Amino acid sequence: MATYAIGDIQGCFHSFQNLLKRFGFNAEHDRLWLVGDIINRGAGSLEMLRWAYEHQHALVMVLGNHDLHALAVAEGHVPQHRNDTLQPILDAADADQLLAWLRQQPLLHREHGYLMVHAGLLPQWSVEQAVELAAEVAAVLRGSHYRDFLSQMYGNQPNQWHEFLQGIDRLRLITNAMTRLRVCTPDGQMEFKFTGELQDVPAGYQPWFDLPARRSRNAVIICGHWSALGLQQRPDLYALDTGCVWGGKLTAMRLEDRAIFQEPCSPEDLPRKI
Ligand SMILES: [Mn+2]
Repeated sequence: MATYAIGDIQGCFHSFQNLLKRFGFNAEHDRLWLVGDIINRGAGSLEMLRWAYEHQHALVMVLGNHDLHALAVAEGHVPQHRNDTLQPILDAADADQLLAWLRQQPLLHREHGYLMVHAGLLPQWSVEQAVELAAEVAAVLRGSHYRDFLSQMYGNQPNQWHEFLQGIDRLRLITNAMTRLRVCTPDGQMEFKFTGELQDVPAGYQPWFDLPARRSRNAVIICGHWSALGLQQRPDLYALDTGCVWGGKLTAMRLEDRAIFQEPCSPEDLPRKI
């Protein structure tokens, strides 16, 4: 039995299947941790979501911004973006079942000495506090008012954590940090436009994981979301988004020995031109 954490799949279902073969995945004995953004932009979003649903006993996942976007689109709160590949999910006979399952997934998972989150954590948050804050959002997504949350989820404000935040502002802030964060100021003001490489981080900002005052430094964090960052392997951070859907690779790390497995993007996964 082994546990494999896998970076952003984004509907790259063939690459995902090839990666599973590469490390000999056995759904009866092994476990998968998916860092979120399992769907959208790649050609196999429906196939990927269905596979995750059917193998839910063998995996844990945390929600990424694209997964949440699918939920908001399905509820009619926002239109699809030009490059979205969500329509086959929306049109599927089992769409309600698949999306209801997706909505039950957490924003953070902590087990075996690892903490998995899609994007990042703000410097003011200890691990314990981050676990509690993620649970606040998960409770709303699983509750009867999830549509209210999804309809007000979008927006970049507030962009900084305060203990006194309440209601939708608090939920949006937590969600934005955990599913969209790449860089912020030393006091945790988030910036969402920047998607580039490390050497191009805008003046006054730093990668969230490099802030010296970050209170979660004692954790070993597994994340994705920042494809231009590339694979990062350091004792406190394993960043696994290696841009498969952009023609890069899909990356897995075996948690027991931190061995890395990579699969080049399968051409079949690239979005079909309309
Ligand atoms: Mn993402």
